Amino acid sequence: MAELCDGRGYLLLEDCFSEASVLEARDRIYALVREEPGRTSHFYGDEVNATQARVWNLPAKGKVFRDLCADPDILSLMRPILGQDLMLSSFAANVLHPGAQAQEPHVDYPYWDLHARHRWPSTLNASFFLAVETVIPLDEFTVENGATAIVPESQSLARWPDAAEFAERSVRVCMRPGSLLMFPALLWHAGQENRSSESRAALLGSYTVKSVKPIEDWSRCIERQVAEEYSEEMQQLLGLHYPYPAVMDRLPARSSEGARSKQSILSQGADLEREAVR
Ligand SMILES: O=C(O)CCC(=O)C(=O)O
Repeated sequence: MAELCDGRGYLLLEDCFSEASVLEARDRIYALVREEPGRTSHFYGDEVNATQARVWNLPAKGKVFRDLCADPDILSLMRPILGQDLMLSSFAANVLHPGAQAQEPHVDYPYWDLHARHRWPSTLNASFFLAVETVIPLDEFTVENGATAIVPESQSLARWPDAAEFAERSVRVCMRPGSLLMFPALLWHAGQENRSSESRAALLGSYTVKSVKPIEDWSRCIERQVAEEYSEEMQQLLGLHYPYPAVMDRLPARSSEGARSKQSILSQGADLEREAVR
């Protein structure tokens, strides 16, 4: 945790995931890229970008993805930073085809409009982090094919990247498929140009503290009945039992939140509201 928050701001663990799960995830992502053309991406300007592809909502698109994003080792590294009740904000794939251009240097959601500094509290700082990111390469990341560029220690700046500083201080993260790169969302970074003749795919995870609105609206991405069949861990990551925002008028008329409550609303979840309406 110290390395991620106060040190160089990233962790690179090689050979974190089994070859079988990485191969399965890779096959599935390349099939989904063919099935789902033209998905929204970010930090490329407004251009329609045929050389770059996103696949969103991965927890709904295969058990292999649910297993990867709910990996116990990832979660145990995240929890001291984001708290026990952390949630998944997004789990998506980024595929750079040959010719894909570099992204604009950025920080990630929820800070990804930090370029408009006035939209954020003037006292915003890096004393704690609202989100932590993961990158799992499904292909080897090389300088040629667009390995992510990051600026070590920039997570402590809590500001939008300066392009000249980024060019001067950034390093490339070259890594084998199945590695894990992790960094706070405030670390300056950007996917780079793919100058090779092969595509480069990666799974991008974003995890947040429980009360931040996630990027992907899981309640609309995944049918509740389907999500209820997922593991307990996955249900928590999707915020299935997180009750807020709630229609407070519909909750039972009693003191149900607070340390002295027999069972806090958080532990009973959003189900309370539904029960009260019945
Ligand atoms: O794919 C990459 O190398 C990084 C992508 C990224 O930073 C993003 O899309 O926010």
